[in-house]
Amino acid sequence: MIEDLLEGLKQKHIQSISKLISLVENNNQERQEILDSIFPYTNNSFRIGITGPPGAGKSTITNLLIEKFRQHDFSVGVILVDPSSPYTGGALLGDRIRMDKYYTDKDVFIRSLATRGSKGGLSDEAESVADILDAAGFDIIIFETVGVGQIEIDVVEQVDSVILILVPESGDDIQMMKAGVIEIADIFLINKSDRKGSDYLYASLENFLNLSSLEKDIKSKIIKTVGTKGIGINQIFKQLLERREISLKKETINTKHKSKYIKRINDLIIAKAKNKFWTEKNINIVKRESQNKKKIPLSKLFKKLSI
Ligand SMILES: Nc1nc2c(ncn2[C@@H]2O[C@H](COP(=O)(O)OP(=O)(O)OP(=O)(O)O)[C@@H](O)[C@H]2O)c(=O)[nH]1
Ligand SMILES: [Mg+2]
Repeated sequence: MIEDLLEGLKQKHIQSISKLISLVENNNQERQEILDSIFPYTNNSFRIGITGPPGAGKSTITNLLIEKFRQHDFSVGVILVDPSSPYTGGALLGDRIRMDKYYTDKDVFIRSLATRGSKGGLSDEAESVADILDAAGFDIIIFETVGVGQIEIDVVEQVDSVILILVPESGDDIQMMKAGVIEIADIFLINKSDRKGSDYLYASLENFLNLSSLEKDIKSKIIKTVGTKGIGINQIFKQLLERREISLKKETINTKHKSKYIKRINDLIIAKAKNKFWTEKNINIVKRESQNKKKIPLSKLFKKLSI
């Protein structure tokens, strides 16, 4: 059955893609088989993370990017990641992405991920879904995250280009710098530049980046946008295409492939070790110990366990 689905995946059949994603989300055994089978076909898509505080305009910009990429004949997969929501299927998060517009376009695939159904971490799940879309042949994969917490950072850390969206009035810029998002972002949008305060934010961001980065070309990385009017989208698009060109270079692909390969081996080792460890005997020992008010040191506990 999985073989049929994988065949369907190569033809970009929406149903096969959806089914494979569900299997990967829900079943451990099939999960590994699917991820192993698609692995040779991954690493061809360009992955973009879009992050920023709630309401900054992430969905607005995502919509504009989908349109722009489609105009240039790129196929686009969109993964919406919301660690705070227990709902999947686009009920909450997706409602600002114009999903209905793309119902008939087989080169656009949109999927929401929330905490429900995720066995591993949400970022692992996002990456697995991206790998499926990658293997299906989607040229571009966009991750839209909600907020800027650790899970969101984990998600966007795996992508090729990270767009951080800030807005003049949010005042979140300093907090975000602390949260470590600034370090991993490589394109900064000052969205809602139709509102006052955008010049101030631009200047303080430029200052901050000048101080914290050795790169000279800071200016091209900061783009003032008005999402509702599509202002700035051409500039974002240009920056993304440039980065895509670099990522398509053979050396970059090799390095990426290698580090992904090592990561997958690591993941497998961890999964195998966990499986082996959680025997009924060990579960009972840990359970008993965790109920004791005064807990023994872990080193002593480990002597009792069979590892
Ligand atoms: N004035 C102004 N409003 C904008 C701009 N861009 C987006 N908006 C509005 O801001 C609101 C939030 O936009 P979204 O794109 O949904 O923001 P988001 O970051 O995806 O929001 P969440 O997913 O809820 O975190 C919407 O009402 C948009 O129409 C802009 O450049 N200027
Ligand atoms: Mg949104």
